[in-house]
Amino acid sequence: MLTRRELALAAAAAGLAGCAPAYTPATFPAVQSRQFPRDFIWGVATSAFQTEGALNVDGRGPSIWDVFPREKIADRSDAAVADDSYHRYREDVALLQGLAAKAYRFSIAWPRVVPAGAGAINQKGVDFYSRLVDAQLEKRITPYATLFHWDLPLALQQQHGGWANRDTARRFAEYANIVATRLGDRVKHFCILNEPSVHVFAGHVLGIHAPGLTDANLIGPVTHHLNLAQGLAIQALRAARSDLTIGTTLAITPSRPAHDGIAPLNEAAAKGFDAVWNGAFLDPLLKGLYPAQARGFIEPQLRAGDMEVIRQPVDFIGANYYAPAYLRFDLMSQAHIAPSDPPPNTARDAFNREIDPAGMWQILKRLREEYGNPSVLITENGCSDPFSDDPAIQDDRFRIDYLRRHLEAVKSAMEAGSRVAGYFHWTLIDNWEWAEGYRSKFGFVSQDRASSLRATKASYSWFKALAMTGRLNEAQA
Ligand code: IFM
Repeated sequence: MLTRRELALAAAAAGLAGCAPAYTPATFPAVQSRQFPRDFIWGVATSAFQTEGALNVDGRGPSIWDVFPREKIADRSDAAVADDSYHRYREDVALLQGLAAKAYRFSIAWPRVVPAGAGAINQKGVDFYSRLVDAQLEKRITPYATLFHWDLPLALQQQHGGWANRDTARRFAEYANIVATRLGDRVKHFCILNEPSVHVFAGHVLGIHAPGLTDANLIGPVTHHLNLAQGLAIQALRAARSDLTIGTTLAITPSRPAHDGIAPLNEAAAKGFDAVWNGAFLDPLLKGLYPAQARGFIEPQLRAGDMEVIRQPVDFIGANYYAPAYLRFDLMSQAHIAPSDPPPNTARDAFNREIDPAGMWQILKRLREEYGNPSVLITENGCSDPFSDDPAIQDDRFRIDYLRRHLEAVKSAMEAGSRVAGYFHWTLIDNWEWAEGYRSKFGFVSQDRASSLRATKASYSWFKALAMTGRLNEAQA
């Protein structure tokens, strides 16, 4: 996910404008019961590049993130060690067990399994994920594997143009087939993509994520090829096995008009942003078409039959929610869309994201009312610690408060009819947060970077009690 400013800059680069969504309510109905269903899935989410380290170990090929300049990372760090999870995965799984997690959403690094993105398979890479999966199953933790969490094999970018090339979609489906045939006997739950809109804008328009490109003309092809890749990968998984539960993970971001300025124009700006950020991924998958405002630049990529491939039945929608985006009309910018501020006095986390549980409720309402009420997993939600090494941060009451309030929003939406099957906290251990490096700390567990020793925070115990009972406690006085 991006900061509010980055989101709005991305929208501006997209060259969009449109007209008029309703203003989002800032509140949601109080929960009637604090008890979640017995079969609710309590889990934790991570990704390969942010945790594994071991970038040059056991035949892994480089990814686009391996060569992303350190100068663009806030603390000039890299992910060469990260959480050292490639070597310490058993400790990670023990932490999950200690947390009473029922499920673990991790990602598989495409370049660890197929180092060049296509062609030879790296058996040692497959073996690593096999061990990781077995370790989870031994502890009765259900693996949820994400196939693409932004770490594209570098060869595909350098030699073939990455996601701007339609062929990358076909290669992704081949990789999906490899994963299904090697791990599908034990991994039954798959998320195909992670937050493709972030990858499109941060990686191809703003240049603040790998592959570091700054070309708004890439929005159309990259968006469409990611959607196509997803459809082909779902087909490949289903062709390989009939017993899989398959979904995808989107950064569903409420797009809100700014409070100052000309209201109808701000609403148009918010709607334009929504079309490229949310609608360009939700609509083709769940409705079989691109949103009207996104068609002009995406549909030139469309070939006969593409939409049938993209509109695959899915077993769940993975929703990542962190914060809403605020947009305003800006006559001076090319797109007439500019970043704006949230309402005055809105609280923020250390990542500078607004803390707004009503946004969680809003996206669930939208999925319920506009997209046929699919089964939903909250595949990410969480907040960052203050940028400090103060040991007092272990007593992370603000995270407990954040989680409680967001889970109230989830429960409230469920009481209104949303089909939410589970919640995955981002994340287990403080890790390498992309352009923020190691400064942002989203974990239930801290790690001493010199020794890689892990220490649980107060939120770890709080979540454990929740996962064991399913009961969301009241705020402490
Ligand atoms: O760390 C990221 C993750 O990779 C994708 N979703 C948002 C998280 C926190 O910013």
